[in-house]
Amino acid sequence: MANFDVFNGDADGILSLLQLRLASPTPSTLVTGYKRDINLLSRVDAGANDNVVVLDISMRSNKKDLVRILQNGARVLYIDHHNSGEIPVYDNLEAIINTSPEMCTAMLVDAYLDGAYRAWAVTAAFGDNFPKLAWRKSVGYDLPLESLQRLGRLINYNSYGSSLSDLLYEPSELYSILLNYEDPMLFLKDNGAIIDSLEEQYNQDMLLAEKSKTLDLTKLGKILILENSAGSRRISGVFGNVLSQKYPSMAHAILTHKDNGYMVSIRAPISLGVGSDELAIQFVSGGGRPAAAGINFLHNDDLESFIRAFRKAF
Ligand SMILES: [Mn+2]
Repeated sequence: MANFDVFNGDADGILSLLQLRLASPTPSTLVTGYKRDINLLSRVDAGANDNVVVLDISMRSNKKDLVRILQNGARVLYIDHHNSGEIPVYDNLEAIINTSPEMCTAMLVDAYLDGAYRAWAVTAAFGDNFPKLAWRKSVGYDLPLESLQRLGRLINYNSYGSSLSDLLYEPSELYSILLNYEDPMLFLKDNGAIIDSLEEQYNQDMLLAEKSKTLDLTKLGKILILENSAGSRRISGVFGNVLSQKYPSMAHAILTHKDNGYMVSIRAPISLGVGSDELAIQFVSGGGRPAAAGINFLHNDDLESFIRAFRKAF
């Protein structure tokens, strides 16, 4: 019998698995990557008697491999909040999918575990850009919210890039360190250097973000462009989160230059909460959830049609 833990490399993915494995420690093969590396089930060869846990990656993007694994007889627990498309029906699949705009995977895991590791779930909600959800779930828990918000933001930031080499810490490595801590504050106490190094790089990358150029601006939306650099690739998504919190009635798209095209981060206006995934999936490598989505590669030739689609979506 083999166990596979398949999870997004961002704060929501890491802290979802962390809660599950603190509750039931199980040796497993970790399958994860940088944030946009989401076709993770293609790397899983599981069959009868195997268990697969899948967290915070789109079922829509992994459908073919999910069906293959289910048909091979593995038991799959799938918890996620991204646009899933139709959910296949198999006796060996337990799917907890909730795409409501104010929900993250770690909070679904929190409910699954009856709130056993609430501080970690709250940290993840902050990291996934759901501060209101984080505050709401903190009521009555006496949590150090400022520290958890910073921790969530930086674990999340660590996952962004176009390859693992853009990242300061490999998500699986970060997860393995975190797994020693039921209490985020104890993690912070022992690993201040990790978080400080992330914060230093975050601050440097944010300076790049502030030099972004505006490509398109309406009353309801703004499209920005970042130069082609590792720092831009790391900061684009988090920069989108910062802008969406700062201008809650505006939609944002952050384009980062790549060869012959762009990587795109989309954030719906917080006041609206929806539209990002519907816009992203109009493009081949797009995917996401209502509040936040992305396109891994937008070809130069598709830039005009993206701008039109963005204006129409918001
Ligand atoms: Mn998430």
